[in-house]
Formats: sequence, structure tokens, C-alpha cells
Amino acid sequence: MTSQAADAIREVSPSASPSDFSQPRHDWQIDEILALFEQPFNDLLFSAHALHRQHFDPNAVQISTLCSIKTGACPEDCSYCPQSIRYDTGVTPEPVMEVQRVVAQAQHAKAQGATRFCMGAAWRRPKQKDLEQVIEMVKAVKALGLETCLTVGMLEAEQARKLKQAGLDYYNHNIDSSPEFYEKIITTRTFKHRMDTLRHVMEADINVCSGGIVGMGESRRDRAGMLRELVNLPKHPGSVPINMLVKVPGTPLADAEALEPLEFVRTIAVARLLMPKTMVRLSAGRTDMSEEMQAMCFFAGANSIFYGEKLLTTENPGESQDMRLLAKLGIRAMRH
Ligand code: SAM
Ligand code: DTB
Ligand code: SF4
Repeated sequence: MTSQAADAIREVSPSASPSDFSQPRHDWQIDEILALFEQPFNDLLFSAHALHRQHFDPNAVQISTLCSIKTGACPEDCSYCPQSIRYDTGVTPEPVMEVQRVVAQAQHAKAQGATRFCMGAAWRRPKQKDLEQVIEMVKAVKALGLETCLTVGMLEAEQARKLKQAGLDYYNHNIDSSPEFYEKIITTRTFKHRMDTLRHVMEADINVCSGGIVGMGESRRDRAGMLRELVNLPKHPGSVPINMLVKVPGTPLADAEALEPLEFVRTIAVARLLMPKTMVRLSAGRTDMSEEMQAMCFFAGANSIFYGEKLLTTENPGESQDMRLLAKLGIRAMRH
């Protein structure tokens, strides 16, 4: 933030945080992040929005489209996930998609204004043959002029290097929550496994997309802890998706207590303050959010959405509904 902007904030809003957000920091402490969360709502939103305007056009959002290239029957036990084989959620498992079908979906996404195509697979980690198929998809989607993003589970260093060679732009690998809460929601892998994959992705010079889920019954301290892990990575992630839990019947979190909408908005605002140049994505859970809540998230610094009828297996607002919302807000689709 420029000193002028910081002065303006202090003048209009004397209780606003005096933190200096002008330099990217990687040494955030949990109590400092909690202090950001605890500010009066207007002060928090004002400073997040002011910072957002310094780095981004406040009236543009980046549009990503998701494609589930391999659905269901996942061996992991993530408590939130409809694709785990351990829960009866009604998801019909589907094998790996043909490359041509993926390309057709990517073409449609591009025609609808998407600039990034994100391919997700319900795997713990890809096997050698899986990786070869995925590489074909990355090359074919990239040839359409779209940015490519993959989320296919844990990666070894060598696998990350191969994906880089194939031209992969982003790898999505969410840390999901704080290290402390992580072990309450997943037992088949550890937080450290997640961090190891992120390291392999960074070392291969692929852009990191990493965020998490809120509304799983975690505390504010856990939400702050998740953001601390993301901001203190050696480089701030290029994208941070903030998902509101989609409560899927059959999963252990089907009856989790709903998170206060304003606390969700605060989480977006704190993410923006901590990572001023990162794309903050208002991700899963938008079908249950009012237009007003989404508008507030955009004001707080969210500048990316998933677009299209479906996320991976659950619903997303349809394209026409989103176009209407963006038009009402005077927000346009960001170009590359
Ligand atoms: N299997 C890979 C993995 O877990 O890394 C990639 C696909 S996985 C479905 C991608 C992400 O979707 C998860 O990390 C989680 O953050 C998010 N997700 C899954 N189920 C969700 C739900 N019910 N609500 C919100 N986000 C969810
Ligand atoms: C992310 O953070 N959210 C997306 C994407 N990355 C892969 C996935 C949301 C999944 C929601 C549940 C489902 O549709 O299965
Ligand atoms: Fe599998 Fe990913 Fe779902 Fe976990 S989040 S069960 S790893 S698909």
C-alpha cells in the first residue's frame, strides 16, 4: 500500500490496522492474522478493498472452468468429499475421460469467456500411466490458448517436472485448513504430504494454486492458521481458492454447522490483505450464497470464480445466472 493510501485509511478510519502491506511478507504470526480478523468489519473491508484496488482492476474477475477428468472411487477419506469411496454419496464413478471430450469441454469453456481450464481427478496420486494421459490433456487444452490448471493429488518432484515440460501453468493442491484441524478431517495423509507436493510444484516452477475450505466446524484460529501457512510459503501462491464447504449428504461433514456469511467475507478480506497480488478465488459454495454476499466478497478482494453449471460433482450457479450477477455489479471478465 502506498503511504498516501495508508494515511487515507487512518484518516477515514482511525481504528484500521496500521500494518504495512506494501511489502510481501512471509513471516506472519497467528496473532497478527487474528488481529486482522478481529477488526471492525468496515475497517477490515475498507483496507482490503483499498489494497485490492492498488493491484487489480476492481471491476474485473478472472474466470476458471472446472472439468472432472476422473470422477469418484477415491481411496482417501477427506471428510468433506463426495468422491471418497468410503462414503455413500450417490456419485457414480467414471474412468479417465477421453482427451477429445476434454478438449470439447475446454472449447465450450473458452467460448463462454473462461481463461483458465482446471482439470481435476479423484486420485490420491497419479500413476505413471495416469500422468501420461493427463499430459496429453494439458498439451491439447493449452493449444486452444487457455491457461491450464491441474489437480490430481500428490506429486513427486519428477512428475511435477514432467508437467512443467508439458506446459502446465498452475497446479491446484489445497491445504484445506490449519495443520491442527487437518488431522481431524483427513486421516489417510498428513499436512506434511500436502506441503511436500507444494514444494515439488514450486521447485518445478509451476504456479501454485492453493487454498482451503471453511465451514467445516473449524475455529477462526484455524482459518487464520490456514492463511498463515499459505502466506508464509516461500512465494505467495498465484491463486488462493477459498471454498465454502458444500455439505454433501453421506459425507461425515454433511451436518456441519453453517459458517456465518460475514465470517466468510472476513476470511476473503484477510486473504487479500495478506497476499496483495494473489488471485483470491470465491470458489465452491456459491449456490448457497446470496448475490449480496458474493458482491461483498468481490468488494473484499475476491477476483476469480469458477464458472459453469458444475464444480466437480456438485452444482455451481449456471453461466446465465453468473452473467446476470456480474452485469448487475458492472464486473467484466478479465483477459489473460
Ligand atoms: N484429489 C485431488 C486432491 O484432493 O488434491 C484433487 C481433487 S479434490 C476434489 C480438490 C479440492 O476440492 C479439495 O482439495 C477440496 O479443497 C475441494 N473440495 C472437495 N470437496 C469439497 C466440498 N464438499 N466443498 C468444498 N470444497 C471441496
Ligand atoms: C478448489 O479449490 N475448488 C474446486 C477446485 N479447487 C478443484 C473443487 C470444488 C469441489 C466441490 C465439490 C465437488 O463438486 O465435488
Ligand atoms: Fe480424493 Fe481429493 Fe476427494 Fe480427498 S478431496 S477424497 S483426495 S478426490
